[in-house]
Amino acid sequence: METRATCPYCGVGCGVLIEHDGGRIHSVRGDPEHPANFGRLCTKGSTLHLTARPETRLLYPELRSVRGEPRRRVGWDEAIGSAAERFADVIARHGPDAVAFYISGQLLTEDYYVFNKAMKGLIGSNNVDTNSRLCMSSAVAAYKQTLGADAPPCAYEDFAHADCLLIAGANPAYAHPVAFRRIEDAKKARPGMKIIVVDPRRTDTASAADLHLAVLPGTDIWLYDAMLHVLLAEDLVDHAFVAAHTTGFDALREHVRTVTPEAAAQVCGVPAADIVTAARWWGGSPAAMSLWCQGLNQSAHGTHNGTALIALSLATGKIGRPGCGPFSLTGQPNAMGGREVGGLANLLPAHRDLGNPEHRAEVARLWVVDSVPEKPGLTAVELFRAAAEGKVKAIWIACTNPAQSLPELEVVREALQRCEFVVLQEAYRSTETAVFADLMLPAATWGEKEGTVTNSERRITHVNRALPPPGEARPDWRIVCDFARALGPLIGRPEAQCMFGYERVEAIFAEHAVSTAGRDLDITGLDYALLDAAGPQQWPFPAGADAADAAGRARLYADGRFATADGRARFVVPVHATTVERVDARYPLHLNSGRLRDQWHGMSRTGKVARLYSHVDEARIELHADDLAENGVASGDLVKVASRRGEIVLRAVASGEVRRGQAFVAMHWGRNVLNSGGVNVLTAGDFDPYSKQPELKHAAIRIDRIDLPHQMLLMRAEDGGRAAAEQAEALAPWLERFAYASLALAGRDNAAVVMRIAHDQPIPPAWLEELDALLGLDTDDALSYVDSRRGVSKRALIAADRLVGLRLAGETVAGAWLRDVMVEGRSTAELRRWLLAPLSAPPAAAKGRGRVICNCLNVAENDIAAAIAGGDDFDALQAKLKCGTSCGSCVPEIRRLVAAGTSAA
Ligand SMILES: Nc1nc2c(c(=O)[nH]1)N[C@H]1C(S)=C(S)[C@@H](COP(=O)(O)OP(=O)(O)OC[C@H]3O[C@@H](n4cnc5c(=O)[nH]c(N)nc54)[C@H](O)[C@@H]3O)O[C@H]1N2
Ligand SMILES: Nc1nc2c(c(=O)[nH]1)N[C@H]1C(S)=C(S)[C@@H](COP(=O)(O)OP(=O)(O)OC[C@H]3O[C@@H](n4cnc5c(=O)[nH]c(N)nc54)[C@H](O)[C@@H]3O)O[C@H]1N2
Ligand code: SF4
Ligand SMILES: [Mo]
Repeated sequence: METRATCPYCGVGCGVLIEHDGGRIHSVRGDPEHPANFGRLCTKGSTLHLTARPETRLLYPELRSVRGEPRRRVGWDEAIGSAAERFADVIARHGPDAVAFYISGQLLTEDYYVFNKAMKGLIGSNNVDTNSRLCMSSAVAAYKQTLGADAPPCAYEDFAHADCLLIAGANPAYAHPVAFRRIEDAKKARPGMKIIVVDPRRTDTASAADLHLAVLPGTDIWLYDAMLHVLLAEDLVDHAFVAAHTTGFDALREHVRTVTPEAAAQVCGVPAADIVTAARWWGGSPAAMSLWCQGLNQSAHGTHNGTALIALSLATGKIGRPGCGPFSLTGQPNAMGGREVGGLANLLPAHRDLGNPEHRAEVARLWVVDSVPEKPGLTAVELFRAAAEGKVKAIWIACTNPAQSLPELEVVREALQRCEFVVLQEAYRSTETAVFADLMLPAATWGEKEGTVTNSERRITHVNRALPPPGEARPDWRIVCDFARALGPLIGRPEAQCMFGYERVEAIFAEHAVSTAGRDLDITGLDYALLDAAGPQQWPFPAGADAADAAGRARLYADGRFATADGRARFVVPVHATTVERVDARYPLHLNSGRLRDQWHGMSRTGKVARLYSHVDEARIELHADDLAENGVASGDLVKVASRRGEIVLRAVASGEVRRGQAFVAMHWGRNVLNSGGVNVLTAGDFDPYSKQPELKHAAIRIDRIDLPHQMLLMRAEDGGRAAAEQAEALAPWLERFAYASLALAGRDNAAVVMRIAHDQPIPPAWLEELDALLGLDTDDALSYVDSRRGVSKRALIAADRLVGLRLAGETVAGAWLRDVMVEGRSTAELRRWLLAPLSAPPAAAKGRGRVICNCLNVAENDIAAAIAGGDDFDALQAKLKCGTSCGSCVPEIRRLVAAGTSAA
């Protein structure tokens, strides 16, 4: 059987077909009919079926009444009943603003709608905020300040019409891969199209560009202002459009008068000539379009980063036409849906504003309540700070992992410890936030729930359920409604029975649709039946709209009328700020953070799929080789990384992508895979004044070499009894015992868990025994070699001529070879000889394959290097090895390897 759904990862919103038998999901494929992807999926989407395993899921509600005690399994009635009592108690003692919901852009629109209604319509506070605050809120603020509404005006099909594409602070080759495939297609079809990438790093996206502006972090506003300066100087501004459809241009023109390319070049650290080229390409192209994401949004002036970029579209009249417009790429699959239902502390349903009394009255009428509260709620960073100060006393977290993803993690920890009552509504049982939860509620997840999502291009898809959820897990909307109905009578609001009496999820969608009547996102013409029959639709879609006439909705503002009171778009004069936190002598390096190609956020799902580690298999800090050398660090060494807020230990690697003075750490690695909280131990909570989005991309750090001479490597293959992900879960509590430790999975069909350890003192024998027992290495069958003089011990378990378990202490240089032996099921003859000899390095004949570059077809670095050395160009290499011929996510990297190999030759 096949069920239509969407991929639950990024905002591209690819359609997927889930192949299942009603009891188990067997595979997924891209939905050939879905207009976001036309059948394509990236590495993450195409491995979704591998995440649909029950082993590490949260299956039953769990509750504890006393802090510090373990939670016990309870039934749903007790779980919901006690949640309602605890919330009612806090509300009675401290008022409604002492409770809060912290939710997620990964919820479905219907889930989001009821969370928002429960807080603003029932509890009477606006304390509902989401991880979208860390993600899209600067883009929202920038759109509203300039175009008047939070509406990305473009569509993916615009890539095919653009003559110039300006990609700013985004790495779609990793973060929006299927959209990037469409950009590659566009470039192939029209090679004259110019791609400009603005990113401090030379990412895969940047290496595919015609022009890469490697700006210094936080200096974007100067760049876009200088581009506008050039557009004015070279008469590339569309004065007729500006006069007819905008206001505020004179002030901005005055502001950019002194921002010459030379002046900006000084600040941005890029050649003035490149700024001029970028402006000429933009201004001289019939159709030009910008794309942006977190490199601009996650900044203390993220809103003005956005408005400065949007000004380029407005000043040249390149908006509302094919191939034009400012297009903010949505990060999460349904951040758009969350914005539509107003699920943030300062918004109301259907793009209404909390600050507007008429909007509040409309929403109160819609919900049949006396009023909705007027005071804005606390936004993400503010919310956790307030909880750390004891002002928020009960918090309900759903579908997000704040103990890993928020900045200033120390404050977050304090907050979650100080709160009287923490609820976590999760699909998986051991996220970093789970340790703080007093009540855990098992949520249904991908493949198990029904509702709608809206992708980056305003396209709504009906997501279907393939299977019932495992254990006692329930869909999010239902959990919220049950809670609201239980809470109502306890806070004097018996009408909650009716307000949250939805019997089917579509009833929520229908209420949401009604709320949009007459608004910019009017979807009164949509229901599930129409979405099923006519396929996913872009908004607006008012009652009476024709599904066949999709072209009319592909882009907004075609008539030059904007969503402001006077119908004119506004130019905003930006502040010329750089990052809040500056580097200095003590913290001389600028820390940047972001995404890897094959991992998703806190790794609760992608981290369970062994092959998704093959691209990057350990947490690391990437630095320029000269910065490593200056600090006396060799690539591969462990370093202590410190900021003004905390320190962590990471492996340092030299990277050709990072400029001098900068460093990059992926956001994914947290306490489940590392002996520290990862990058957000280091980041600061400073945020943008308009969007309140924190500056996750910028912090000042230092690195110091750290000597941890006692090394250990543990590996265990998945066996019938325990999946590799479960083995990792069992080992995770051990991480914090060591000065450095990390966990990863490896392999494909034969998955294994890999734990790397480095310690400042000899590892106590009792720990070794415990770990051996945990991994089943404590049997008489295990081969063992001990050289106590050199402090080396090796222990291996071989079953049916396959290496299935290994502990290597004292010397770990053979690790990569041994991992390949284990996960590729290679013969163990050589291994036995090595194991029982004093050798520590792998035998000369044993060569590792290196990193797997192409995940779909399992092609590794060394295979590719050999082909390049043999003289193959990209096409010959692809023909021979087939790498990059399936999902295509690795194509940019292979091209880069070929280019590097050719220039080296
Ligand atoms: N594989 C994968 N894909 C994802 C996700 C994931 O976890 N994994 N998450 C999804 C989500 S929620 C989001 S929000 C998106 C994020 O998508 P992106 O924003 O594209 O990804 P990031 O890696 O966070 O950051 C993009 C780039 O911003 C650059 N940058 C840093 N500082 C600056 C600066 O000052 N100026 C400029 N111009 N650039 C700067 C970084 O070097 C980085 O390459 O990805 C989505 N897609
Ligand atoms: N340093 C740094 N930090 C960052 C960023 C960065 O670039 N740098 N990026 C920020 C951005 S843009 C974002 S969006 C955030 C993301 O950060 P988080 O929101 O913390 O990321 P996830 O790990 O995706 O959390 C989603 C959780 O929901 C669970 N889940 C999955 N499906 C369901 C479901 O159907 N129901 C429920 N209830 N739970 C479910 C998953 O298991 C997972 O634990 O991180 C932010 N943090
Ligand atoms: S691009 Fe990849 S992660 Fe994003 S929706 Fe499509 S398949 Fe999922
Ligand atoms: Mo995000």
